Amino acid sequence: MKKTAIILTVLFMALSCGGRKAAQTTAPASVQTPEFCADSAFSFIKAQTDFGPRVPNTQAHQDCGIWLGAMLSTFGADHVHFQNFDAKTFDGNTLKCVNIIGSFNIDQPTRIILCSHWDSRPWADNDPNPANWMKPVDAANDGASGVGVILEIARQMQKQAPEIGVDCIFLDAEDWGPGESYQGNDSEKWWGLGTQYWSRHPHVEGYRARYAILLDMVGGKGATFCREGYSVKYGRPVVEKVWKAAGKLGFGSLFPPVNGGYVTDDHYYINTIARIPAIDIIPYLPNCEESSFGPTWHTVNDNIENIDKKVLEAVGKTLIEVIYNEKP
Ligand code: AHN
Ligand code: ZN
Repeated sequence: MKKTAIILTVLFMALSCGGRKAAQTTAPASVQTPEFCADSAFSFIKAQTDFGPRVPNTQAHQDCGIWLGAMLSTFGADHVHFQNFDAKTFDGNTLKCVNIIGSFNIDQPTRIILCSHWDSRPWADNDPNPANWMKPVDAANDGASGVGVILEIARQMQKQAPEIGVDCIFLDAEDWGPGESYQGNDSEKWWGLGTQYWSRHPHVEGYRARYAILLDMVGGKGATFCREGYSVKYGRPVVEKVWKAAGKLGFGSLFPPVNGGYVTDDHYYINTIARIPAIDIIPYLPNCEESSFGPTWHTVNDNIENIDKKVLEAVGKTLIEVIYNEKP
């Protein structure tokens, strides 16, 4: 995307969401929190899908990566780090990858991580129609949604900084994992390749954070976010904090206080390799026939049409509540 387009996107946000502050109807001890504009988050998702599927080793992937770094700079990151690396895949490819890290309040030693993968799956191999199995996924939900929510939080942080430091990390090569036909017994290690790299080679030597929150598929219609297994195992206090904040804001039906399944997602490697407590906000729909992640998961229908702004809003406002109540 060209610089003019970036500026237009930002201008549009400023106009469509005004400068309103959230109504202060909460307990008096609560801090003043900035707004979260779901229209803005949505436009950041659309900007990503407009590049086309962000499959590693494609032009769309390369262009979108540059755009994401530029957006973090535009929203006032103190530093933007492009962490380039090569990733080997289960099917013998070498991917030119980049994790993109925007650091806010860089001088603040107490830090948290907001992260999401930004790559698109190369194959819609869960599509009901086999003719689509070799097609790439637009990945509006499975990729772009978490990034869009984080970019909107970054935009708000520029207007009003939180007390703690925040690292926004866009992780590459999450979704090149093996499909159902894979014969090996090591399938887990082929997912989250960008996270595995970052966890072994953090962007700053000796890097620590209080915790990490991973967003994965946070814009799907009908989503409910149950407490994911590894999140509870490694980051129970963080899970409790986030679900409590959601309940307080009236989003208890999207964040029910019930356990979901265990998902080998990016947060798994942040917990087990980097040893930073990491939780995953990821849908769990036990009654969804196509997938417990939702009906569009790894299908060609994971596109902008199926993004629900109400879901983005619930996740974004919950995160704002958590971040602005975090003390150094
Ligand atoms: C597994 O299915 C093993 N992990 C899912 C992680 C994932 C894929 N998140 C988004 N796409
Ligand atoms: Zn996926």
